[in-house]
Amino acid sequence: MKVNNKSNPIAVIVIPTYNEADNIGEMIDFLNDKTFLDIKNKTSGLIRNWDMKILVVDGNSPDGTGKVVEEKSKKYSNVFLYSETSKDGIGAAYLKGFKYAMDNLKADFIFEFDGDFQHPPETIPLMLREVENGYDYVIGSRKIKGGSNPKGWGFKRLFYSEIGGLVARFIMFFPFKNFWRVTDPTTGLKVTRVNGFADKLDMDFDHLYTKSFGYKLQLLFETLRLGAKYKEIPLNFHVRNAGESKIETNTAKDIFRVAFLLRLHDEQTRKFLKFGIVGGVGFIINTAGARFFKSILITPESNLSLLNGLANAMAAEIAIISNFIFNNTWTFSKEKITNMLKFVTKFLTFNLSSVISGILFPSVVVATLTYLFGDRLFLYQVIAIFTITIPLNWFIYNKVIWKKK
Ligand SMILES: Nc1nc2c(ncn2[C@@H]2O[C@H](COP(=O)(O)OP(=O)(O)O)[C@@H](O)[C@H]2O)c(=O)[nH]1
Ligand SMILES: [Mg+2]
Repeated sequence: MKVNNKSNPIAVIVIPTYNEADNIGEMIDFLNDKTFLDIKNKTSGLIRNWDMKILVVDGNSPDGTGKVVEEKSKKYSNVFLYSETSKDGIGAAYLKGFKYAMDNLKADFIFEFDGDFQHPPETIPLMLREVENGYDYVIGSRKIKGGSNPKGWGFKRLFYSEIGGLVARFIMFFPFKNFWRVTDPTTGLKVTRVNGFADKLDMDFDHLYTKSFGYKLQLLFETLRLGAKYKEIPLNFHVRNAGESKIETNTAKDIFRVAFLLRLHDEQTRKFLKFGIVGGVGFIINTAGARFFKSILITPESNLSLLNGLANAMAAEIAIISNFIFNNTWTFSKEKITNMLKFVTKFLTFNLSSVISGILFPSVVVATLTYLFGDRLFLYQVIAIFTITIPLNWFIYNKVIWKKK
């Protein structure tokens, strides 16, 4: 994605609030009088002339948060209040805010930001710097070097943050690259490019699996699916300045549910499952086919070792042909090869790669393991299939044979 070279890009800090009267006024003052001033004066090292705005989405807080924001919006022309009629969940509040920021405030970049000083305002310019470096999606992570959780957190909250985050990562992304890349999936500090990303997301919150805290996973998942150039920077997550956490007791359950639903409906995962099924069917064809050919070719004079080899080769070729056809029409139906000439060349490539990834490499591994650890043929075959054949085939199919246009 190209960097938008418009001279004054607009960044909107979206802050959802529920009973944050003791924080939000202080936060707006701090952002305007310190953070944005540093950005404007270029003391924070940014190059572009950022037009910084604040949008507070208030869930009709009974403690008068809305009033505080309204007062501040009279003092500062860059402060806006979106009043919800009721508390509707943090996820719903963010989507309303994002939509408003894009439609009414002409946002080029949108921040997800907490109003309780848990997200240090000093991180904002650091994130914008990465945007200036060309990133579409910059995320504050508590889990990378330099990031941290609050010192005051008890065992339970830490446990949920560490283990919960890891499990969510696993459910959403394993074994694909985002599993290793996204270290803090439940973090709430992010900036997203509007053009090509936030404007491509469905901001109607009926499409969210939850209006509560799990929305973070869904926005993350969908933004990465759009191919956002992504970077994590360290986040020192502080303790709350004032007031109480609104996190609900069922949040952990909600987060796992959302992670699971995202994965269940994920196109790449469905593709991977189909690829697995086709591979499994191929394996059955290969073993059953070898028996069949042996049974019809065998005579009292047969040389058994020659016969077994021939039967296996014939069955393996049939399995390769069937794998190619099923993958072409089913697994990779969206990238289906129809052109006759291409069909032939791709099939030959497929054939060759099947021999390499399914026979040559695994045989070397099996031989090596046998040499090192003794005779355990079946175990070594399983190891070779999972560590070589499957990943290598998946890679070649996606990057070479059925490469996306
Ligand atoms: N508008 C709105 N804001 C909410 C809602 N739930 C939480 N928030 C705000 O979202 C931010 C993050 O929530 P917080 O309670 O601090 O969660 P924690 O940081 O995980 O403990 C805070 O500024 C809350 O006031 C909600 O239902 N509606
Ligand atoms: Mg908080």
